[in-house]
Amino acid sequence: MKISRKVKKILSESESVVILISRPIDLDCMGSGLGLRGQLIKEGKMVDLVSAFDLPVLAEVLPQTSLIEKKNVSKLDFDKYDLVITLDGGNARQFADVASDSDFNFGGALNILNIDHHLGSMHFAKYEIWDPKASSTSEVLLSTLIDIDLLSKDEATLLYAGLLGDTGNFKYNFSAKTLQLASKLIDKGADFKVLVNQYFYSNQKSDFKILSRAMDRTKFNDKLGYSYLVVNEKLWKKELNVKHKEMESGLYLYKNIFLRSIDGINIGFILVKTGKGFYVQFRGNSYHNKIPLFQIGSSMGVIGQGHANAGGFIVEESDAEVLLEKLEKVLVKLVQKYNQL
Ligand SMILES: [Mn+2]
Repeated sequence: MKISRKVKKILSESESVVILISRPIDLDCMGSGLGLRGQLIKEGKMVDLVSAFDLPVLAEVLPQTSLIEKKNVSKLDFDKYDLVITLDGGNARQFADVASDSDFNFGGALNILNIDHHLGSMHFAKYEIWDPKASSTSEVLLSTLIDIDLLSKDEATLLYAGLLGDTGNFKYNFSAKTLQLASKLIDKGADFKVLVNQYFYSNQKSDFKILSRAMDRTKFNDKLGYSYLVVNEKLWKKELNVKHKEMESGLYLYKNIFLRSIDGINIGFILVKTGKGFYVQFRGNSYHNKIPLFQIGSSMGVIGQGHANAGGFIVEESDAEVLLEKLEKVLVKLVQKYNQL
């Protein structure tokens, strides 16, 4: 992938850089963030790597994640930096703990470079390296700014984690290019064995409790080919005696393994109750589903986030039944438009 002369220029002129990673903080955010940090430091730049959000359980097995500083990004002193680099998100508000894009303008910083692969990008930044065909932001970086030959073993592991995370260990959303890059990372010592074991064969007992309830309560709409699960996190935590991180972990498994693997059901939703409304997360079966699911959010008046087959958005509707009705209306239209079923 080629990057523009404009982007090359701003990168070479910038001495101090802050890298922001987007929510939800996943393997791709952490891997690409730490990989890019390493590259820019090798080029002699001063780099801060900042997250507005807590790191997930997923962070525990990755090297170097203690280098990601958690900060209140809305109050960050952006004047200190020549360049702000945002990774793995297409909307400004994914980088700060704010409700809408208009609540956050990077402290008025002008030089913002967004590096991303999400289809639903809002193209909010002055500079951009955007490749919606790439599996992950890690892949975008490996094809552009990062010199693979210079990677340490830990950095290779981190970037491999980015590829693994966004492709479900090379099950979907990857290309020949992704595999070529993965191969080079293994040559550089990427420890894929520890990653595969940690992410696919290290479930907790709490995961079983959460999965069991989630599956039991999953509802199906066979006509439109979707499933949904309403989660009241507060209640579940209390009744199942689990913590927030355990909820995250159990629902992560449900989403990524089961939600896209039910015959005849092409789309799955989880509606997680938040303060004012719901965090709606979706997964599509990448073989059967033809609807670019990030459009669901935009059709409901919120900015759609994510990909064709994975993503989420926050809606300020506090009644699950009302929200489900709205969701169904949108789906009826999309199912027709994309001639699905
Ligand atoms: Mn990604």
